[in-house]
Amino acid sequence: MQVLPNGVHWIPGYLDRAAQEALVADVRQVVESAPLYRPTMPRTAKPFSVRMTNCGELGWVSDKGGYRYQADHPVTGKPWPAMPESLKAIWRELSGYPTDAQACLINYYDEGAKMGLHQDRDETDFDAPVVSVSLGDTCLFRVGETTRSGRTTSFKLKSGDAVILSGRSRLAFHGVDRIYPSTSTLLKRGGRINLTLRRVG
Ligand code: MD3
Ligand code: FE
Repeated sequence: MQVLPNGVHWIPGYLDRAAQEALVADVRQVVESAPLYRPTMPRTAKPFSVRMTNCGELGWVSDKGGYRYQADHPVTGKPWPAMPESLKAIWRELSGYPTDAQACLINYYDEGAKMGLHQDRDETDFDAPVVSVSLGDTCLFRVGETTRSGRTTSFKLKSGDAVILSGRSRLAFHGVDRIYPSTSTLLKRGGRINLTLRRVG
């Protein structure tokens, strides 16, 4: 485990290849009942380049009305699928938090997708960490301070890496600047999946 200057805990190679493959199988099962969809930005209705879905009791969504957590898929109207045991186990091992994760946001990046610098503050419980696992192609990830103008550090997140955001890093600005195509053989059609496990509050 490495601790970056802004308090981000990074575990390169947290999941071995077999565990990554098992997790992809679990994600595919989730996506069968809760398909990836393209959210839109509040106000502007501009589409995200990242496609998303969720599992667990609550899921993060964005549309013209704003950002929020809700219990059902915005396209199918169905409740989000249950959190797979594999994800619950990762939360238990890495979060250091006494209760289970409530939400897992599943982000899918194709080779052109990116995510602008932002803070995660749609949860009410900032005491709980955010735990992230990356699968598939490598990305260039950037994390800064708790103000948008703060200094940022960039590093490459690879398939199987875990990141834990707790304490002062929990409200750090962060984003994904680019995907490096064909850097992993994990996903047959390429691209990158990021899973973020959270307590909502
Ligand atoms: C740093 N996802 O879903 S994961 C997000 O790779 C999000 O898909 C990115 O940002 C992705 O909101 C980054 C790592 C991560 C997650 C939450 C953080 C880094 C964070 C919260 C605070 C600081
Ligand atoms: Fe985020």
